[in-house]
Amino acid sequence: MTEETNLETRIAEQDVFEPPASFVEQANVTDAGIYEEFEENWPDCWEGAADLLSWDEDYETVLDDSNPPFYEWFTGGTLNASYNCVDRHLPERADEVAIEWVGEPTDESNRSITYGELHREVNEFAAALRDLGVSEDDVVTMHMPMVAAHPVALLACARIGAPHSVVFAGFSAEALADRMNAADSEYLITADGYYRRGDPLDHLSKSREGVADVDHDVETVVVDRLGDDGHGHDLRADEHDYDDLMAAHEGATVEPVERDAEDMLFLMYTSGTTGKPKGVKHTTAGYLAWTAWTSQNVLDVKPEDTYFCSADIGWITGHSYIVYGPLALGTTTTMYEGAPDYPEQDRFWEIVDDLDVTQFYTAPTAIRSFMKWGAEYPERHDLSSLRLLGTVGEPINPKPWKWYYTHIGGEECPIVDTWWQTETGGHMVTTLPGVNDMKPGSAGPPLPGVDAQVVDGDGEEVPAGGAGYLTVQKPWPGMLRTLYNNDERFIEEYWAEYSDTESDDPEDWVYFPEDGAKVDEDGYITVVGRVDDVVNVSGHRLGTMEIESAVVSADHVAEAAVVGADHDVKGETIHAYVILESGVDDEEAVRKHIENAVEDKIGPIARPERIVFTPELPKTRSGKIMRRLLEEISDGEELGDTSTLRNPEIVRDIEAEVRGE
Ligand code: 6R9
Repeated sequence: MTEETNLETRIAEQDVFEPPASFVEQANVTDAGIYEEFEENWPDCWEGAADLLSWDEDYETVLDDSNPPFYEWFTGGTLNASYNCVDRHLPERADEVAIEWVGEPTDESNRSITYGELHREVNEFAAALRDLGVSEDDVVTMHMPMVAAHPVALLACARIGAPHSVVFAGFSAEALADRMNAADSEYLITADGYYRRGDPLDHLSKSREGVADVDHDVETVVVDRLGDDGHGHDLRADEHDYDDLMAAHEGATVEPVERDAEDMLFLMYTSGTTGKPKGVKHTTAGYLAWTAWTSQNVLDVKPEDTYFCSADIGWITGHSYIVYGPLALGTTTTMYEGAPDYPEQDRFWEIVDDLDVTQFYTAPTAIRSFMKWGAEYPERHDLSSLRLLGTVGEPINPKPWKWYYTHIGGEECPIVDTWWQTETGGHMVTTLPGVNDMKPGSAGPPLPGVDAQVVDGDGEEVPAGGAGYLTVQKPWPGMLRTLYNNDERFIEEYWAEYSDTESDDPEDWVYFPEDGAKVDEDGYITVVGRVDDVVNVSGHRLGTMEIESAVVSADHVAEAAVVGADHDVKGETIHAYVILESGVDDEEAVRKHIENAVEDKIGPIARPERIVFTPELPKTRSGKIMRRLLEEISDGEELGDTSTLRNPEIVRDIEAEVRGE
């Protein structure tokens, strides 16, 4: 056996990983006593998070829980988020890099924006927004690709107390119009276009189409990203060139507006299972304290780090962990404009190597792609600057976890598998990287001070080893405060399931994130997926994620999605959609591997009745597999909406394959 196979076998058989000693030595938190300490001092334990911020007026009360579930945190305090993310770092760090911006074209130079420069740009743009008519509390919408002006725009809004509402640039004109109408937003910031896999894509046409469907007047700011590669747009009277505005306000300064702790910092629309998108409302102090505290304690961020999160700012992960958390701590945050496989599949590793990135935070879907592309790509680069790895967005199976740990982390970096949601503002369930052992596939214990529990259908906590639904039994500072203009839906969506909604006792209120979960004897929580992903085969409740994990563990499987298909006798039966590793073509052999793996890990009950090989899976633009569509294909149903997919064309191909056309 070669040394390489020895290593792979050893890692494959290992279920528990201790935090690497070299990491623990320097970690921001290493004392396991933090769990007990926070429990005993709850909710005052969150004063430490508030202390990470600079306040204009000190807060009077840590938690006001007099009107559940409308909790308020750090009440009486005032502060400004832009001041906290920029100004206060100037004395020490004016010449240090705040944002490393990496464009997709490799012949273009990157921009290293220092805190001093960021301060200047945020002030100038804040002044420009005011001149356009933006007042405190006006909602400013952004439909922006990953240009450097994006974080500048967020912070400029925060500076003048105008909540932002970011709509992911990949979303359609209709999605943009819906969200602008819902928030009554009269201002839009967008760009002419952006580069994707080498092509200069037009973006402004789509934003304009959206604006045409908004039921009130809109002033638009357009960032010129493409220059000579642009699409020949001439700006109209209601459209303002970003660079012109900046030039017209050169050297302008704007006093940061003193905001109440509970004033809205931003809105973020997120999709529910049905109906209209939900406008999740986050506030200034609680959200900023939460993202700063978790960046420090979970991502181990220190001011001298170069941290890189590969998310898009258009999602909550980008808001919390590219912009607000890292900048509140005064570190260097990296943003990359383009595709991970452009010009080649080593782009992220090239960035890590060039910038000496210390933390890398990405999603399981990306990790599965890295795995499919092969270890040769990271092997081209020196990744020894990395100290910590993170994952978020979906459950991660042990196999990609171990690949990430071995081939990216070189067994020297802890991995934090962070469970959280748009609604939670920041991390909720994850190991503390310098404290807890890691168990691949399991996110870990709830954070100190977070009372997450796995309960059964009646809301009773399940015993160790049990499965049920994830709940959060106590409020936390980063939580959403409501759904914009819709308190009723807020209660209905998140609280009604497990709360006594008539009660004014906070003990009777339980937050329900709609995820299924298991808990083990050490209190580690494994999130198995949205409860709408549960399949019931002959009365056996199975999580599609569990079965997927088994399928993916089979040799030569790169990625898989499992759905429950309607079945006359069993109620539901399992269909697996599978991507093979490149270069593998013996489908029959892999089919056997998969059947054996599922039987071994879960039992014959979970064995897929049908295995469909496909080159791609339908994915949303944020990288989540759209299992609903696969289920519709399996059930021979009319296909629902595919407009939010990154690769809508694959759906018809899979459908043709399944229906034998
Ligand atoms: C941050 C983000 C939230 C949903 C959430 C859950 C899934 C996120 C996860 C995870 C298992 C993890 N999810 N992180 N599942 N393990 N580490 O992704 O927010 O886009 O609102 O999605 O994502 O199902 O409920 P959002």
